[in-house]
Amino acid sequence: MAGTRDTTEWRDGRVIRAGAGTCRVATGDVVYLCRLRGRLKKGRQQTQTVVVAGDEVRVRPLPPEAEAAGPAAVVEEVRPRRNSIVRRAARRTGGHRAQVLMANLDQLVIVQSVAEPPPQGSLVDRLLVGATSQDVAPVICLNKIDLAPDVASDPRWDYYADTLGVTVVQTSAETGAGMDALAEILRDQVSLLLGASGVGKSSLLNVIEPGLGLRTGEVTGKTGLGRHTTTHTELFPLTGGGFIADSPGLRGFDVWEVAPESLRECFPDLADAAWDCRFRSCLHRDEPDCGVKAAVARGELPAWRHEAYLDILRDLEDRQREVQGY
Ligand SMILES: Nc1nc2c(ncn2[C@@H]2O[C@H](COP(=O)(O)OP(=O)(O)OP(=O)(O)O)[C@@H](O)[C@H]2O)c(=O)[nH]1
Ligand SMILES: [Mg+2]
Ligand SMILES: [Zn+2]
Repeated sequence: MAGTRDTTEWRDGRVIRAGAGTCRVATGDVVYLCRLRGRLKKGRQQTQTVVVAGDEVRVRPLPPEAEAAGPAAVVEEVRPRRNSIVRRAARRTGGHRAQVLMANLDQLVIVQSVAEPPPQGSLVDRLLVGATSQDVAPVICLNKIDLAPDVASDPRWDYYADTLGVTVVQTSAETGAGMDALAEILRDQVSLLLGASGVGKSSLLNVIEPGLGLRTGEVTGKTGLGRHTTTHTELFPLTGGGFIADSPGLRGFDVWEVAPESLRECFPDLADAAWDCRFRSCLHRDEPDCGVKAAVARGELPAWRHEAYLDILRDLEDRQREVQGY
């Protein structure tokens, strides 16, 4: 009989969906319904995210009769995370905690719609920081271009592409425009789709993988907001190779794991102008002789990028004060 010490039966897998105390793990083409080994829960209790979608784990399959509902297993080990997308979330008991949205990804696809709901520039800038601070390649997907082609030609999108080198793809899940390009970007990669509710994340996946049949929801006519149709982050294997994760609509994204003085590194477009700052430690805010502020004043750097930086900097400082308790 295979005891818990006998590891020859253990298999490597990837968490495709995480719930409270249970998760689904894909190993090859078998998906196991898993519970977590007790000691794992204890060790990571503080983060409240013992496993998340994308985690690489080792599971011990249970005998078939143990679970009538299908293949079952126990998660014995969670491998260290290569990277993760983390945001600041409210703690029920007050204060904040880190919420890991997904682990071990190759790219983060930031989904925006040109209308219904309209683009949210600040969310893009925040998600770019969340991705680049973790060495996750960002992609911007501008969806619903069938609704407002003029919004898609906003110079902001060119700035992301030309100055920051971010891959920007324009799509319509409705007409199919740009869908081949998106499928090509996703092929053989582990990707996460993030964006506000109603921008069309699930609709895009239904076009990319027609078999999925994910639920989608109408955008409310009155408010122009989505209805938070998707409620779980879940990874799906792509027919052409790779995995893609659908996720619930974001209401916002507060960066968590970046020190205020390191935020500069996530804004490479400010770096050239920063050579002219009087102080090497300049945060480009109140300091005298700031090269970044001067470049904005001369129109060489867009003011909206500097503002995005200052906005996130303020949040990170608030967070640091909270953590340090003053
Ligand atoms: N015109 C148009 N409508 C689209 C497009 N993509 C999605 N929609 C519509 O937008 C609405 C919301 O789409 P969903 O796919 O549910 O959006 P979501 O981002 O998954 O939303 P949540 O799951 O709530 O986060 C649906 O009514 C879709 O039919 C598009 O490219 N063009
Ligand atoms: Mg959805
Ligand atoms: Zn400066």
